[in-house]
Amino acid sequence: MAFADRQLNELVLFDVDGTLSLARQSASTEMLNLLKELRKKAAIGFVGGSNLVKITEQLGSNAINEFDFAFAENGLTAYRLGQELQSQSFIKHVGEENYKKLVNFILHYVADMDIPIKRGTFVEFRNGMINVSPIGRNATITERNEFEAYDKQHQLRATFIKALQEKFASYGLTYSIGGQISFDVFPTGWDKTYALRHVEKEGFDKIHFFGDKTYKGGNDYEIYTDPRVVGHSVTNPDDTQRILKELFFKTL
Ligand code: M1P
Repeated sequence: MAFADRQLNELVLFDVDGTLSLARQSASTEMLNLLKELRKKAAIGFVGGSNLVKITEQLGSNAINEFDFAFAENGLTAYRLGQELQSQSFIKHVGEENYKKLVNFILHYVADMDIPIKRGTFVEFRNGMINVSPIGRNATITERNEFEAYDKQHQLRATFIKALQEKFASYGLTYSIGGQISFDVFPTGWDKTYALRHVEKEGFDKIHFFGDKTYKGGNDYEIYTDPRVVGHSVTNPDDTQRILKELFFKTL
C-alpha cells in the first residue's frame, strides 16, 4: 500500500531490542499483529543497532517487506519498501591500517580481562560499525543475563570504552552500549539519527520514534532527542503496545 493511502501521513519508527521484543528474542505474535494493523494507518519502520540477520531472526524473515523502512546498524544498512538503499561502510571510513590498530588493541584488552567466563566472537565486523563483546557474542541467554548483572557491578564496558576513547581519540568514533553484553563502535554521527537521512525527503507530517535506551549514553538517545522526531520512551515491549494503542487505536 502506498504511503498516500494510509490514514495518516506519519512514520512510526521503532528500536528493536527492549522495544519490539525482549533483548535478542523474537517479537510476540501480538506485537507483530498490532504492527500489521498500525501499517494500515501510518508508515512503519525499525531502526536497530544489530545487523539485519539478527533483526530478521527477531522480527521475522520477511521483515524488510513487512515494514516500510528497515534500518539495521543504525541505518547503515537500509531498505525502503523492500528495496535496498545506498549505504556507507565503517572500514572505508576508518581505513584498513587504522582499523588494524584498533582491533589489535581491542583483542589484547579482551585477552587481559579477568572475567568469570569467556565465549567466542569478541569483535563482530559489520558494514557500518564494529561490535565488541568482552564475553563474546556466542554467549547463551543465561550467560548474557549473568554478564549484564556482572557488568552493572564492575563497569567493565564503561572502563573498556574509556581506554579506547583515550587511545584512539583522533579516530572520531562513538562508543555506544545498546545491549547486554557488548558495545558498538561507529564514526561519530552514525548513530540512529543516520536513519533519518533516508526518510527526510518523504515529507511525513510527523516522525515518531519508540525506544527503551533513550537516556544519555543509551543508543536511542540521539534519535529520541532529535528535533525532527516525536520521541516515546518505553520500558519494555508491553509498554510499546500500550502507547501505540493509546495513540493510534483509541476509539472515542
Ligand atoms: O540492539 C541493541 C544492541 O543489541 C545487541 O547488543 P548485545 O548483544 O550486547 O545485547 C547488539 O547487536 C548491539 O549491536 C545492538 O546495539
